[in-house]
Amino acid sequence: MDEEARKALVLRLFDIGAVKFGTFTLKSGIESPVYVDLRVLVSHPDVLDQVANALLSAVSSVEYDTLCGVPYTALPFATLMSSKTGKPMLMRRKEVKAYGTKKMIEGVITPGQRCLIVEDLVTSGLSVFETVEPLEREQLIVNDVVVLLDRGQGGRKNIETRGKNLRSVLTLAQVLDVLVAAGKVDTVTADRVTAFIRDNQVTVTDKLEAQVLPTKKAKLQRTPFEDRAKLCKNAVGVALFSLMARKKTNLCVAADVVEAKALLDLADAVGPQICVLKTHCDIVRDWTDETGTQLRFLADKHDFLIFEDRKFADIGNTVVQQCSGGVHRIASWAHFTNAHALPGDGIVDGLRTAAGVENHGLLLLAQMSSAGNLLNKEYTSACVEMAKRHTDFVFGFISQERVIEGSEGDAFVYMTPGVKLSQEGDGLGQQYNTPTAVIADRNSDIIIVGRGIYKSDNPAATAAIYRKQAWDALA
Ligand code: 5BU
Repeated sequence: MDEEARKALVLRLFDIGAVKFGTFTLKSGIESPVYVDLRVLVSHPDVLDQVANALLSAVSSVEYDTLCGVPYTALPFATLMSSKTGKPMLMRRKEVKAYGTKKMIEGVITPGQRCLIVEDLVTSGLSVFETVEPLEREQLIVNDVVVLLDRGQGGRKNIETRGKNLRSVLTLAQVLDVLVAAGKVDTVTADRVTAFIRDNQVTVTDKLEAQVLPTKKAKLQRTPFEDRAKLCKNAVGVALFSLMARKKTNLCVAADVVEAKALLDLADAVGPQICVLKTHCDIVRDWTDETGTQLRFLADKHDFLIFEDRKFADIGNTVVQQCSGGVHRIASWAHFTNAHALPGDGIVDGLRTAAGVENHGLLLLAQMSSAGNLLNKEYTSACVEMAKRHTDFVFGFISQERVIEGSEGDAFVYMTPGVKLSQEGDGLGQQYNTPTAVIADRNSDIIIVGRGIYKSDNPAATAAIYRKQAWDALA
C-alpha cells in the first residue's frame, strides 16, 4: 500500500471512531490513553473495502490456499479478501457446538493446504494462536498472519518466536504520525500514547498461554491400551486392547466392497495396518462359508480382529438366529458384532446365547455419525447403563466420542465411524471428522475409515497414512 492510501485509511479510521484518544479502562484494569475498536468497521462498507485491499496488498507476496479470520472482528475482513481473491475461507468457531458434530473449524478442510490468518488488531498475539491451534490440529499449514493494526506492544515478537510471519498494514506509531501531521491529535497526546506502548509491553508467559489456549491447559492423560486390557472383562475386548498395544495401530477399515474376492484382497492389502476389519457381510453378493473362513485366515495372518457391523435391532429370540444362522453364520467367523440398545437387555442376552462370551464380544451403538440421527443424549446414557450391566460380553461402543469418562470408561473401547482426511459429506447424510479430531479432541480410541481408504488409488498406502495420523493423535 502506498503512503497516500495509508494516510487516507488512517484518517477514515479516525473519522469513524475506530481509533480514539482519551482515558480508557481496559479489560485488564489498566488505563490506556488510546482505544482501538475495529468492530465499528462493519457499519462503514467503504472502510471495510479499503481494509480488505490493504490486507491483500500486505500479503501480495505470500503464498496461501485458504484464509481464516480470527473471530469476530476479522471475519468480515477475511470474507471480503476471500471474495476478492476467489480463495476459499475457513471459519473458526468461538464456542464449540454443544450438540452434533462439535466442530471447531467450519468449511471444507483440506489437510496440507496453507492457511493465512487474518486478524484485526494484535496486542499480545495470543488470540492469533487460539485460531492457529485448531487449524494446525486439522493438518493445515499456518505460516503467515496478516493484521490491520499492530499496537506495537510485543505481539509481533510473540508471534514470530512461535514460528509465524506477521505482516501488518499499520502500526499504532504510524497511526499517530499521520494523525499528528494532519492536526487531528496533539503532540502531548501522541507522547502519552508512545509512553504507554513502551511501558506496556506484553510478554507471553507459559501461564498466560495456558490460560488462553485450551489444549495447553490439560493435556489428556490416556491410560495405555495394555493397562486397559487388564480392566476389560470380555475376552475379545482384552484381545483387542492387547493387539492395539502390540501392533501400534488404532485403525479399523470398513471394507464395504460387494464381492468376496474384493473383500479378501482388501483385507490382505490393509491387514498389516489395522487392528480391526469391519465388514457388512450382507452387501457381499457372492458370500459363502468359505468367505468367512478366508477372512479368519487373513485375520490370523495379519493379526487383526473381524467386526461384523450387523447392527442387530430385534428381540432376543430373533437375534439368536440372525447371529448364528442364516446364510452368513456371523458367529462362526466374526470376533465381535454390534447391536442397537433399542429393544432392551434381551438383545444382549440373545446375542450372548448365540455367540458365547469365550470367543465373542459385542459393541453397543451409543451414537451415530449420520445427520439427523435420533440417538440423543438420553439414549446414549441408557446405552452406557446397558453396557455396564453386561461387561462379560459388551466391551465397548460405536460412538462419536468417548462416552464414559475416568477409569470406569477405560474398561470399554470406543470406535468412531465417519472419518476422512477431507471433511466433505457424501450427499447421503454421512458426516466426517479427521482422524486427529476423533482421537485427540473427542478422546475416542479407534477410527473407522471406509471410502477414504478402499476408494483410494492405493488402499494399503492410504491405510498407512490414516494409521499414522490416528496413532500420533494419541500422544
Ligand atoms: P465411510 O465410507 O468411511 O463413510 O464408511 C463408514 C462405515 O461405518 C460404513 O460401513 C457405515 O455403515 C459405518 N457406520 C457409519 O458410517 N456411521 C455410523 O454411525 C455407524 C456405522 Br454405527
